[in-house]
Amino acid sequence: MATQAREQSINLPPGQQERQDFPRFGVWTFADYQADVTDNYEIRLAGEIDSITITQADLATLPRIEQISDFHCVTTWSYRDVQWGGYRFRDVYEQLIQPKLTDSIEMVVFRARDKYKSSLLLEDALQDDVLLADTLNGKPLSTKHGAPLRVVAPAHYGYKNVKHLHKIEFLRDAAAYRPRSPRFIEHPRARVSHEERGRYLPGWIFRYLYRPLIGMTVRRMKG
Ligand SMILES: Nc1nc2c(c(=O)[nH]1)N[C@H]1C(S)=C(S)[C@@H](COP(=O)(O)O)O[C@H]1N2
Ligand SMILES: [Mo]
Repeated sequence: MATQAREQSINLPPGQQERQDFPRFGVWTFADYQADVTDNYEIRLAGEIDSITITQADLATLPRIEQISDFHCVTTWSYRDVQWGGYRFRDVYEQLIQPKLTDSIEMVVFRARDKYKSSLLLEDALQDDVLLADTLNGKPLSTKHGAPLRVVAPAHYGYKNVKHLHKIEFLRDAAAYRPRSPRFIEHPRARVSHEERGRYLPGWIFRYLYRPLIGMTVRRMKG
């Protein structure tokens, strides 16, 4: 699998530029969030489901996955060859979620401890390379990159890769989802290969809107 990911990444997706470092990045209001990494964690569940939590012990019953993938932020920076370890979301879904669902599902909402949230269509979330990751380059995930557990969805812009995962919601109706940011900057799929940076406007326009924000955001996130 690692080899496959490498071959796909020889060319960067449209509008992306490679960075040599992997900064902490994201929404400024959450820059100072500190994860308590010593905590045992539970992931809360909500929506069309008859169960309230997934524990670390539940996750530990699933096969562990190691994956190398590129990371693409919507603001146009990319960082290549990130080695993630954790659980495949599809395994989590099939083993721990599906038996408890009370209706058919269209969308999965990921909520973070810092109040951030994002969503994936169920069909996107069930792809091979979507993980709930708890290691980065062989070490436990740091606060910087989303401890204790984060979403990794390499085919989708960084904003779908929710850090500090706290709660997962299963929605019957994708249209019922209300994004946390203005609608035009959150695309329901946000596929990097299709340059789905936002809604309504063509993707390339966002390149010019976002590029000036990269340096400022990296500095802000360093705290
Ligand atoms: N909880 C949380 N998750 C988040 C964000 C955030 O602000 N809070 N920002 C998103 C954005 S825009 C990006 S690009 C990636 C950055 O991941 P990194 O900090 O590991 O580089 O996290 C995503 N997930
Ligand atoms: Mo991002």
